[in-house]
Parts: sequence; C-alpha cells; structure tokens
Amino acid sequence: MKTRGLKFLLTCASFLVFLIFSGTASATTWDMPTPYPDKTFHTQNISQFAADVEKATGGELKIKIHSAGSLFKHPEIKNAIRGGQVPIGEFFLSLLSNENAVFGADSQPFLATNYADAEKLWTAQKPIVEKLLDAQGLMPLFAVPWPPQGLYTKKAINKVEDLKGIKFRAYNATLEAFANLVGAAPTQVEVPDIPQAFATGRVEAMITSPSTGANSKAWDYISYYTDIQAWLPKNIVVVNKRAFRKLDQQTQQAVLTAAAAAEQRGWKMSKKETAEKTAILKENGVNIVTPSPELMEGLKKAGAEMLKDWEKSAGAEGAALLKAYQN
Ligand code: PCA
Repeated sequence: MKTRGLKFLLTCASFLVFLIFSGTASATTWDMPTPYPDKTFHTQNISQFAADVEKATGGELKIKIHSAGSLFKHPEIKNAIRGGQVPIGEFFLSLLSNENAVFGADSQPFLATNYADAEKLWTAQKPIVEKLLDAQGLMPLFAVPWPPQGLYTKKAINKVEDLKGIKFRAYNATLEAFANLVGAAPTQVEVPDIPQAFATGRVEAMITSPSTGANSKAWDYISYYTDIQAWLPKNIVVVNKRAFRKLDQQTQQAVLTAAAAAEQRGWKMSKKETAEKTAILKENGVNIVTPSPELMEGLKKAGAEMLKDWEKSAGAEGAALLKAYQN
C-alpha cells in the first residue's frame, strides 16, 4: 500500500515537471517598459496590443508591460532596447532629437497642428526614422500621436509677454527651447512627477495634451487651459531586431499584424481623447480659453524661428522630409 502511494506521488510529480517544462520550453515573455502611467490611452493601447499578440500566438509570446517608468526611466528606454536588456519598449519619439533632428519633426511648434497634418508628417518622417533606427539594430512597430498640445497656466495668458519668467514644465529639448524663446524658465519633468512638481512650486505652467492635463488633475494647480493646438508629438513602439528574429515566422507575423492594428486604433483613441479630456478639464473648473490672435501671432513667430534652426540641423534628410510633407 505504501509503495503504491509513493509510486502514484512520483508519477504526479513527474507529470507536473513535464507540464512546467513543456509549457515554458517554447513560450517567451517580453518585458516592455513605457514611461507613461496605466490610465494613459497609449498604455491602454499597448496593453491591447500585448493581449492581441498573446491571443494570436496561443500564448507563445506574452508581452508584460511595465508602466510609469517602473522598469527603466524614460531617457534610458531606447538604449535598453538597443542593448537587449529588454526586447521591446515605448518612448516619446522626439526625445531622440539630440541624435538626429528628424526624430523631433513632430515636436516643432505649429508645423503640424491637426490629425490630418500629423498623419502626413508621419508618412514623410517614417522612412527616415526607420532607416535611422535600423542602423541601431532597432525596428519601429507603430507610432501614435498625443492630442494637440495646449497651454496650462495659473493666470490668463493674452500675449507671449505674459509668459515671462514663469517656471515651466518641459518634456523634451524642443519644448525647453520654445519655453526659453518666449521668456519662460523651463525644467524637465516626467509625466508621473507632474503633480508633485506643481505642488512643490518647482513648476507653475506647462504645455501638454488634454490627456496628460486631465490625468494629472491639472485643476488642482492651474486655472486656465489655452487651446493653442501647437503640435501633435508621437510615442513610438520599437523592437530589438535580434529579439524579433529569434521568433518563429508565425509569431513575427502575429506581432506585425497586432502592431498595424495598434497604430490604427491608437490614432482613433487619440482623436477621441481630445474632446473627452478637454470636457473633463472643464467639468473640474478649468477655464477653457480660445487663444487671442495676439498670443497666437507671438507663439507662431517663435515657432517659425525654431523651424529655421531645425532645418539647419536636420540637413538633407530634414529638407527631404519637409518637401515630402508639404507636397
Ligand atoms: N503628454 C506627454 C507627452 C505629450 C503629452 O501630451 C507629456 O506631457 O510628457
């Protein structure tokens, strides 16, 4: 009786071991860092992307999302993918403008200020971005814009001069340069740190989307949202090419198919966000302001100056991009 019980137990144990090994032998898990919090529509979109991949591959490829900069800090994500510490990740495309100005085209003030133009700009920018990333062993999977960027302030802003000396939250070098140009005092702050930066007085104004403003409860520290629709910057999802090639053909195809769907869905989500999140700002007592012609004229003047500098630093590739965009 005793030996029979033992035998049964051993059979169970070896069956369990078999199950564990057969389950993990071919299944792969990819860690995917993003700088943005869970409730961001971009993060919801990449979660759906991960679910689509898992479903299409019958669980052979799982993508585990690490949100709000919890695995890698925002400025480190691109190099973590490049170095193979993670196979895939999401970041703000124009953060790479220090490598090549072409990466920053979508953050140029007043170059593309609505979804139709943003789409045209991405079509012109994409082949160059693909080529530049390919040279680093990276492959872009999809890119999705944030809603048009607006101005959040404590006081009403009627002209550019009203921004003088204001402590300003920035998220990339281009916004920092823009803030400096209009006389504000910029500081870099990542999205998860926005409420803290306002609460401690480190910053007192920002330019960002209705999404990020509403998600960070802007009404707690500002009273005016001026709808300047200045640009539509993008997030990009990038994969390490070596990691991608390790997948079998079918799994690779599943990733590409889910990525194409994510890009389409993401643009739709972004458009929907614009009105929805502006309404939430309003419901919570923020004054939604149409910018004065004088303010717009001043901001656009600064934007035009920046575009000239951008053209100089973007060289032949930048010129080709602008030509393709303006055609
Ligand atoms: N939200 C992100 C990027 C642009 C946006 O709308 C941010 O504020 O950092």
